[in-house]
Amino acid sequence: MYSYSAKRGLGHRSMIIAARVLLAAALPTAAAGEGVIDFESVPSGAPSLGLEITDQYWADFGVKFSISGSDEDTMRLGDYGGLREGWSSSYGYDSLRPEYDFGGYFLAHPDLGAVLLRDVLIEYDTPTEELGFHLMDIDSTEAWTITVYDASAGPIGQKIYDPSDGGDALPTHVTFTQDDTGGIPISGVRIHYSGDLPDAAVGFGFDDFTAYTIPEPATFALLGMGGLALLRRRRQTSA
Ligand SMILES: [Ca+2]
Ligand SMILES: [Ca+2]
Repeated sequence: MYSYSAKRGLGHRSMIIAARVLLAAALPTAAAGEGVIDFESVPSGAPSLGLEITDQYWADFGVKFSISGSDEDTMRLGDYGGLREGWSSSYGYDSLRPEYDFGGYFLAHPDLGAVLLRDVLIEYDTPTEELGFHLMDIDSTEAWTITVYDASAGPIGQKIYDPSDGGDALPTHVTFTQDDTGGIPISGVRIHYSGDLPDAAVGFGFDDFTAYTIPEPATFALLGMGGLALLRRRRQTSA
């Protein structure tokens, strides 16, 4: 095995190279593993108003959407500017301010006008280190509590979004990074309505969901010095 201490000069260069390798391993993986679900296309089908959304994105993106406490009800697609599937604003049903373009479709709750707005759940096949999505039209006295979970379904981070984060006909960008979870990968998300406005008057609109696949487990090991040997072994193996 290569020894740094045996050849100090070369060892120093190697350390710099190793640092660059580690940096490269730590940084671009997020971009490489990035996937955006904008609901403008649906695997194995075309988007349409009212289309039930369940696990269509599981194979390609490793995520699925469901409603808490129900195996039968599913999320569905709403269309911007159409009938009210999500919210109403001063710009019309399911309409954002004209300067915002999120395409034709968004993810809507199945229980528009229901007495009790149930939680929306997002599950990951492979845990993610970051995520982001937009909630639409958080106005009046609405509020949403977003909780993220680890692989054991334990909560590892929570944020509350209210009209101070959005407003009428505005998108609110919800994000979680490793800073919010203490570095623990995210395996699940719960979107819970926690506002004062009665559930029946609340609109739910969700779009542009971005997930970042975490680096493969070996990359985490690389962050420790012992991992360098692992990298070298992996390279030799794969070469
Ligand atoms: Ca969209
Ligand atoms: Ca609203």
